[in-house]
This record gives sequence, structure tokens and C-alpha cells, in this order.
Amino acid sequence: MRTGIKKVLLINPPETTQTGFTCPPIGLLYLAGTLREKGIDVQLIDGCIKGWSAIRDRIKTYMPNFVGITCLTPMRKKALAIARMVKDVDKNATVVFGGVHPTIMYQQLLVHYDAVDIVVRGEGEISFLQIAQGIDLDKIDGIAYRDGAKVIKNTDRHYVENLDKLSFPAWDLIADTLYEYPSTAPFRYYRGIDLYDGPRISVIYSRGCIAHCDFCSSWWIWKGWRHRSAKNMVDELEWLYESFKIRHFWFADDTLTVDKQATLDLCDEIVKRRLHIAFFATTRPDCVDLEILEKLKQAGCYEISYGIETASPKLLSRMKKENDVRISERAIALTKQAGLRVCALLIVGSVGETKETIDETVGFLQKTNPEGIGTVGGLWILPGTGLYRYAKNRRIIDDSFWLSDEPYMIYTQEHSLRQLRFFTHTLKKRKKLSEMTIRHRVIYTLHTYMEELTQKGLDILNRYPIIKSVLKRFYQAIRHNVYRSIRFQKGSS
Ligand code: B12
Ligand code: SF4
Repeated sequence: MRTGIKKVLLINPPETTQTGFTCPPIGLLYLAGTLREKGIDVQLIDGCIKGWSAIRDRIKTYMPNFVGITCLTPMRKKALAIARMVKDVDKNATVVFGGVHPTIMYQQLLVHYDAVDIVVRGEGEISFLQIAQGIDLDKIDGIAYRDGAKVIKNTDRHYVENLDKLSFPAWDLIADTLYEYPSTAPFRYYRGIDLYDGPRISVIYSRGCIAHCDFCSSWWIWKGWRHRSAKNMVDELEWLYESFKIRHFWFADDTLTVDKQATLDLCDEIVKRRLHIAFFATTRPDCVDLEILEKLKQAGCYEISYGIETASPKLLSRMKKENDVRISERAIALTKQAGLRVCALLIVGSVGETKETIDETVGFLQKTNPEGIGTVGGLWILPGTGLYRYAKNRRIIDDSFWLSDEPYMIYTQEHSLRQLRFFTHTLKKRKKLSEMTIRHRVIYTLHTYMEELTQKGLDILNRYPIIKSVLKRFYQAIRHNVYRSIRFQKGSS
């Protein structure tokens, strides 16, 4: 393992399969900003934008001494493939993992994967800086590493209390690709800004959350909730606005509006500096009132996502969500009153979900009528959560699952995946199961079978690339001829 101040490469693995889109890796950008401020030579490559071969090329041309790789649970195999790639190029380079998955599963990663040398647990700026500065590993809080066959876990690092002390994310390091991050706006124009034209860039005003929901692992990274000063946040927005012409933002905070005054200050500062921007944010229904929402609107907010999860009080208490359905109803009504769109984030198929609880949630949607619904179609059992401990106790999952290639596990003890898809469909259609007609069910079932059949066909074809490419050429030839004959007919008429 090399030590001392040398060259550092930060890598975001090329993984967009779950979400279908990506946004800038702010965690790595923060690390880069911190290192650079201390005079360390640092580069960053976002694999989601640049792809595998660019990662390989950059490792070979830059020849870093330290490589930092970020890792969420579903992308761990790709992160590990990059770690091996680094070691193939230079076995002396030190590979450091960080992010939610390594924070929780550090022991497994260090025991099973030689290519990972050090894991930074939780907030990464200071720990990673100290590693790159060559400070002895046993003196660095918040890390785990291998010492012979043993895994050493140092004391947890206390979280950064004053976030203003951190350097800004090093946005200039990805200036050439900023416009390649997609915009996923629900409509095209807002305040005269074309939301489809530029990228949508994520920023973060606060870290942490005030809650400990049973299915969520946020607490492991951030511990307590804190926020930056409004001035510090808007300085960063202004930099992005002036230097890179960014107009569209996502506040990626878990709960943006915990502190009322901090939210009002943020909005006032944006307005005061005349930043003509559009943004959306996520928060909890019990953390808003009309004043906050109206201010957010004034500052350029167009949508708020609320983690509603379900409208069943029984399920909410089971998942330790502490959300009163009446408070959610009120928050949605106030948000609409302030002229903002609402997106209700929902979980389908949590522990104890029944047809009746699905109907309860549909009833809630019918009553409150949020403009958008967000759901990933099942409850994900992620490491480090209360749900994970519950599932482990019932032998539904154990740690060895994370050694497999499966990106994630969905809780299917009470309903099959097909049933969960049907529940998701009913929520999206906002139609109660008890109100579904036989015709609707038949159409849905046929549609699902067709989808599954097509997927199976594609899976089989993927195993036989030669047959796939012959069929592809055959299909393209037919399509070409059909188009030609249509053009010919059009031309002759
Ligand atoms: C933006 C975001 C996304 C974006 C971008 C993800 C990304 N690469 O950053 C998109 C939309 C792509 C996304 C997708 C998903 N996400 Co997401 N996402 C977030 C969100 C809201 C903000 C992330 C962020 O930018 N934080 C701010 C920065 C500063 O923090 P950070 O990235 O964690 O980095 C810090 C530390 O973790 C650490 N660190 C991170 N990387 C590294 C690397 C090194 C080398 C070091 C030393 C340190 C280090 O240091 C950084 C600075 O302190 C978080 C919640 C949250 N508020 O953090 C969820 C969160 C990370 N996502 C989560 C989930 C579940 C998902 C999805 C599975 C959702 C889904 N069902 O589709 C997918 C998975 C994608 C995949 N294929 O792996 C979970 C993570 C669970 C887990 N066990 O991995 C979180 C925590 C939400 C939650 N509350 O549960 N997500
Ligand atoms: S409110 Fe959201 S971010 Fe906070 S613990 Fe619950 S699910 Fe996680």
C-alpha cells in the first residue's frame, strides 16, 4: 500500500439500471473539493456519463496512487469490478471505498475482496483527506482496513457540525459533462426556463434526517440533521448559475425543511440575489406549513416530494414512519394551495400490506390527488435497516446475499412480485382493488404476460449473441424495406 500525498482518482461506477438516469456524484465532488483545497492532485470520472472504457483509460493514463470509489448497495459489483481493474493496472495503488453500502458492509467487503484496501465509513471528507495525506491508518477516525487477515475498525468519526467549513463540491472538475446530466422535469417550461433544455443538477443544503424509518439507511451515513448557512448554499448555487449557466436544481436533501427559519433564509437569499432558477425538493409532511411552501414557490420551487409511503396507520407505525395520515393530507392541500406540484412517494408491499391497505392508500390518493406518484414497485430490503434485521431474524436474507450478483432483494414473503406489480399498477391508476372490474383485471393480466414473455425472449437471446445479431439484421432489413415501400407509396401518391 502506498502512502504520502500523491495523485487521487475518484470514480462513480457506471450504474443506471435501477433508475434509468443519473445525477452528478455530489459525494465525490465534495471529496475532490476538500482534497484540492489542501493542494492534492485530484481527478474525477463519472462512469455513468463516460462509460467503462473511459474509466480504464483514465486509470492507465493518470496512474493514481489512491483511487476512491463510491458505492450504493445495488452498484457494488460494478464498484468491485473497478477496484480489480485498478489493481490490474497498478497493484500498488490504494483502493478506498465509501458511500452507504461500504459504511454498513465494510467487514464483508474487506474480508472477501482483496482489491479493496480501505473503507471510509460515513461522512468522507476528513477521513479521506487524512488517508491521502498519508496519516497512519490507526490514527484516522471513521475508517476500516485490513491488517494481515484481520479487519480493523477505527472509532466512528464525529459528524461535521459546521457544514460551511467544507469546501464546495468541485463542480469545475466535471464542467465538460455537466450538460450531459439529464433533466427529468414533469413539464417543459417553468418561469420561462426550459427545463428540458439544460441539465438538472443536484445540490444539498442539509445532511441527515430527524427520523429513523425502518426501511431506510440514511441515518448510518449522516447521524444528526444539520444545515449549511443560506449564504453558503446560495454562494454555490450562484457559482453554478453564473459560471455554468445552470437553471434547474434538485435539492437532494432527505428532509429539506426540518428547520423553518433555515428554509425561509434559503428562499430569501435566492430571491435577494435574483437567481432565476427552478427546483424541486423532498421533505416530510410534518415539516411544512403554508409560509414555508409559499416562500419555496417564490424562490423557484415547482414540486415537493413527500415520503407518504402508505395511508394505512397500521403499516406506518410498523415501519416507524410516525406520519399521521391527516398531517399528510394537510401538507398536500397546503402545497397545492401554494401553487406547487406534489409527488407522493409510496412503498408497495411492506410488511403487513393487504388488499385493504392498498385500498386505503388508493383512497388517500383519490382524496388528496397528488400530481405525481413515485414508487419502485416493492419494498427493498437494504442492509443496515431495521427491516434488514427483521428479515435476517426470519431467515429471509443473510449477509451472504451481498456477495451474489443480485443487485437487491424485494420483500416477497406476503405477495409475489407479480402481485406487487399489480398493486403498483392500481396505485398508479388510483383505482381501488375492490372497484376493479373483471375486464380491467383481464387486460392487465394479459399485458403482464406479454411483458414477461418479451423479457424472457430477450434474456434467452442475450445468451446467444450470434443468433441475436442475425435476427437483428433480419429485423432491420424488414423494417428498412417496409419504410422504403411506405416512402415510395407516399412519393407516388
Ligand atoms: C441523489 C441520490 C441518488 C441519485 C444519485 C446517486 C449518487 N451516485 O449519488 C440516483 C437518482 C441515481 C439514486 C439512485 C438510487 N438510490 Co439514491 N440517493 C440519492 C440521495 C437522495 C442523495 C445522495 C447525495 O448526493 N448525497 C450527498 C452526498 C454529499 O453524500 P454521499 O453521496 O453519501 O457521499 C458522502 C459519503 O457517503 C461519503 N462517500 C460517498 N462515496 C464515497 C467514496 C469514497 C471513496 C469515500 C472516501 C467516501 C465516500 O463521503 C461523501 C461526503 O461526505 C441519497 C440520500 C441522501 N440524502 O444521501 C439517496 C440514497 C443514497 N439512495 C438510496 C437508494 C436506495 C437508491 C436506489 C436504490 C433507489 C431505487 N430504488 O432505484 C438507486 C440505486 C442506484 C444504483 N444503481 O445503485 C439510498 C441508499 C441505500 C443503499 N444501501 O445503498 C439513499 C441513502 C436513500 C435512503 N434514504 O435510503 N440516488
Ligand atoms: S423520513 Fe425519509 S430519509 Fe428520513 S429516515 Fe424516513 S425514509 Fe429515511
